[in-house]
Amino acid sequence: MELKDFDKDIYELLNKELARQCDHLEMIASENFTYPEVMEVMGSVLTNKYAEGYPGKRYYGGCEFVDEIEQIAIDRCKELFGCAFANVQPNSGSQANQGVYGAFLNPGDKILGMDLSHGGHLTHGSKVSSSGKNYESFFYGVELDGRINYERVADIANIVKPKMIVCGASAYPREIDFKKFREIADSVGAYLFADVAHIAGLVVAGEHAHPFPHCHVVSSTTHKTLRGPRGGIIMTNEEEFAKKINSSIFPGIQGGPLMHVIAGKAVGFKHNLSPEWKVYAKQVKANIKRLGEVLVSRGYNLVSGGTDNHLVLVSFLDRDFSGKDADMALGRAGITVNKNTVPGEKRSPFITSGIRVGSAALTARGMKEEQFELIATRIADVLDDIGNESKQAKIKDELTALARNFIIYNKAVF
Ligand code: DSN
Repeated sequence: MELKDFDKDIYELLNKELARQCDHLEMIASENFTYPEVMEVMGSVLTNKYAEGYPGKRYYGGCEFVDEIEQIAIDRCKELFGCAFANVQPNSGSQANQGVYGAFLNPGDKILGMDLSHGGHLTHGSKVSSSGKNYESFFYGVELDGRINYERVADIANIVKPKMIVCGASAYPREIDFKKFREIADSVGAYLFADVAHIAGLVVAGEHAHPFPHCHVVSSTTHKTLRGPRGGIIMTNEEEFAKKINSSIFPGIQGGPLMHVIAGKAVGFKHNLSPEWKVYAKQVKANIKRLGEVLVSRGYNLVSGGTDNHLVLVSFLDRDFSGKDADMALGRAGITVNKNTVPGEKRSPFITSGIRVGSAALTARGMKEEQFELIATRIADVLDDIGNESKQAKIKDELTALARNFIIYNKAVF
């Protein structure tokens, strides 16, 4: 029986979500549109299979084909990141990070990560996450210019003496200097862990500095700039670390791996390894750069003055409206972004004084600088007149027509 006949409630909501994704301009920096063929394997028979363990060492029978699938995913992941070992089983980036901590740390050990309100991630030691509950967490941040000051990170590391330094961010528009982080880690005898979830698609295309050979361990999600299925991965070059990572993921924190998603990761990696991937990654950067330039020309401040990657942070510290106001006004104009704290933040994390805008998803739809220039102009038009809802409605009509010229999916179920 087809979904539309069996469960109209869910079917109709899926189609509403399809229309929302197609008609709005998706600019949340952590989102993307994965490939139809990735969604095809995620909806496949693989969802039925239990395969606790790793290829060749499973706790269940009937794993001969999923063994081959997981091995292909592992081999492609290693080739993509140029590393010796990969674990493709983490169900998410958060679980990948939890797995890394479990492999390298004991409860109560000190970690030093980037402050959430400065662009870090919950799993980098936030007190409300298990990373901040199970380990003693300390933080570095950005200066008022929006950039990491590596000398200051070194000073903090020297005082804290962490067992692990976490680098990588969720809202940092500048390149991360993994070499400098490694020097800091070495100076205090810490492991260096990079979470490249946001920038992975750029890293593997040579469009951002590479975390290897500087980092002891690297995690990522596969669904952000990598454009694959929703999930996590962990990479390392040391066999001893790889063994610990494998046991930390299974049986440490996960049971049966999601084989349909692991197959999706393999298919996604095949895209990431193709020559076209470099073209996509370059375009992601060119598009957001153009958008940032237009916003600056219209008088808006970008944190750090610009971007080296796939996102910009627009600061409203000098305006009488908040990140939340901007997020809602842009939503009414058909542009989806998220409110974000900015350096020197004076408002609460629920209100904020900024927005984070990313280019990965619209670039996947085929948009280029010309479209990003128009979108940036309309973003500025909305922000300049933030209380004008009828203007926002008109802009929404214009942008919906633009979005419909860049069709990404013609059905909700693959
Ligand atoms: N939620 C993701 C982001 O928006 O950056 C990180 O997990």
